[in-house]
Amino acid sequence: MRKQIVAGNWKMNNDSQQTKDLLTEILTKKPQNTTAKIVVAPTFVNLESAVNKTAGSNVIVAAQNMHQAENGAYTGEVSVSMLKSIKVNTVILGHSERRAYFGETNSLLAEKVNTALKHNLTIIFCFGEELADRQSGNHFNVVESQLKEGLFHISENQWPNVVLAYEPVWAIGTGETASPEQAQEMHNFIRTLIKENVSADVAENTSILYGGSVKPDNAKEIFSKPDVDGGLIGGASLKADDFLAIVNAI
Ligand code: G2H
Repeated sequence: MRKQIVAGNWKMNNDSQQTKDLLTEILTKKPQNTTAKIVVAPTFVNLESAVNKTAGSNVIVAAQNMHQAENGAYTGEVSVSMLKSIKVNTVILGHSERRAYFGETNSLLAEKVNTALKHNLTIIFCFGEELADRQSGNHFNVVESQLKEGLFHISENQWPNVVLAYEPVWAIGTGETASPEQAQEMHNFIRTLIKENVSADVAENTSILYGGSVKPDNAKEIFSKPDVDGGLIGGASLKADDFLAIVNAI
């Protein structure tokens, strides 16, 4: 049985106090009756306090990014060993905002993937097509390239540390959500790609999350699709009640 996961990507939101307050609320209200893994991704400066705050709970803290180099003269960057030293063992890689605003290419992401997996981090690998790709019917090709160029080079025994997050760019922060059928169609395509390029076993066991304007009122229907194993949540993860409602929708 593959894991069901709901991950909150807080992006560049929440200062130190807001991070603690939101976590306090999440931990106090607690999701009901869920077996889903719960992940939150605060910004770098608040990771350590989030790790301390969530110690002993079932909430996992993830970073939103990391540098591909082990260390060195890369002003302003954060390395994998820095994350590990504060007990952050999960990292989001390849979010569309990193790709669009910070020039992260498939080949750069392949390097980040290698560094993260070498150090045994779990990666949440994001990818997804833009609106023009969807409108021209090129969305399957785009997703296939993102996966083949950024991820499929890893060895089969590294896949247990990989979670996929399909996030169509046209649905991110726009209020526009892929329909449950569109999500299922793409998730099924991705699982088939993994089967053809890696193995049937890995395809069956890899969690594929959907991201893009998931809200309490659409989560249940999206999560009910057989190849959707949870969500990567942006805007709606910034309010504890909304986030927990989405967790409870699994
Ligand atoms: C996609 C998602 C979280 P939102 O970026 O990764 O954000 O739910 O606000 O569309």
